[in-house]
Amino acid sequence: WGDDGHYAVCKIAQGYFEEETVVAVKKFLPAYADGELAAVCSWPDEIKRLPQWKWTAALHFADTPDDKCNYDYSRDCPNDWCVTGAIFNYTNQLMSASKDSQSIVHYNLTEALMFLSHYMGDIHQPLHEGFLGDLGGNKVKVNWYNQETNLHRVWDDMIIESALEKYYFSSLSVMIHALQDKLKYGWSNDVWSWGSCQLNQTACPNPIDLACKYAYRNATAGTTLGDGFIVENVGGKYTPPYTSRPWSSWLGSRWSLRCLQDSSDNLTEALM
Ligand code: DCM
Ligand code: DCM
Ligand code: DCM
Ligand code: ZN
Ligand code: ZN
Repeated sequence: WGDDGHYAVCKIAQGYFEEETVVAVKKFLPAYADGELAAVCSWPDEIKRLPQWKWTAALHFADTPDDKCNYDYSRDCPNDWCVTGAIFNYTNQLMSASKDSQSIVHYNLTEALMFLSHYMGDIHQPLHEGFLGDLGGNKVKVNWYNQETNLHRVWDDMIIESALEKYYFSSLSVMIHALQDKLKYGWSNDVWSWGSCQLNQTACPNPIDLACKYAYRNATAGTTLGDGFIVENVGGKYTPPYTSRPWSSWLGSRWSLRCLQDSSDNLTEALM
């Protein structure tokens, strides 16, 4: 993901932290984050091209051989050097901190936290388990509406950017709130399973086949993608079930009356 995707993933994840986790995360966050995990979640992208951090570049993805749609740890994560390997590594470092005070000396747990929260975002970008041959879609030239780009950037940035404009008043916080509502009302039965591993596993990053099923579908080189691609992959705008006051109770207010009289008004904007 680009900056917005990583910011949203971490902002939403933070809301699911248990009390103990909040305390531990605050302890390891750098001061400039001001207690917000989301503020540091793009850091691994900012540093990955610097000479001293080049070794981290391949930890952002786990591509599969061309036309293999299934992920296989021993094949796709040689020497544990890929996004799933990195998630195991940094989870272990952070878990050991709770058991053994020496690990605070051995590891840089601030870096571990910033890497783990970034890679947990990247592993959920379908093309971070794309094909090796096209570099996870980077070599697939497509048009996004009338703009030339590549399929990887469509998934990292463009879908989110266009969805923000189309559905969420260009506000990341509005989109984040819609996703939080979707988790609460639309996906409530699945959320628990997404947050748990099998007994005695500390982490269970197991990519599923979203690249072939969604990310590459209808997107060969030269295609123009846009509205249809957003609806197919994101499902369009999410509107939570009706929970607010009935309109009739707003009618007593002078402001809402004035808005309702002018039928050209966007009442959602007026309300906000
Ligand atoms: N990127 C960035 N900030 C930088 C350097 C790079 O946002 N200082 C961009 C380049 C990648 C994008 O981040 O295309 C997403 O990278 P990834 O998907 O590995 O997180
Ligand atoms: N990427 C990928 N698979 C590859 C190479 C790169 O998923 N084999 C990702 C990492 C970045 C984006 O593509 O998110 C752009 O790569 P880079 O920042 O290295 O240019
Ligand atoms: N935000 C951020 N980094 C980004 C995008 C947004 O830190 N790349 C933050 C700034 C606000 C919040 O997201 O705290 C919501 O901003 P807005 O209401 O302008 O979308
Ligand atoms: Zn990417
Ligand atoms: Zn990344």
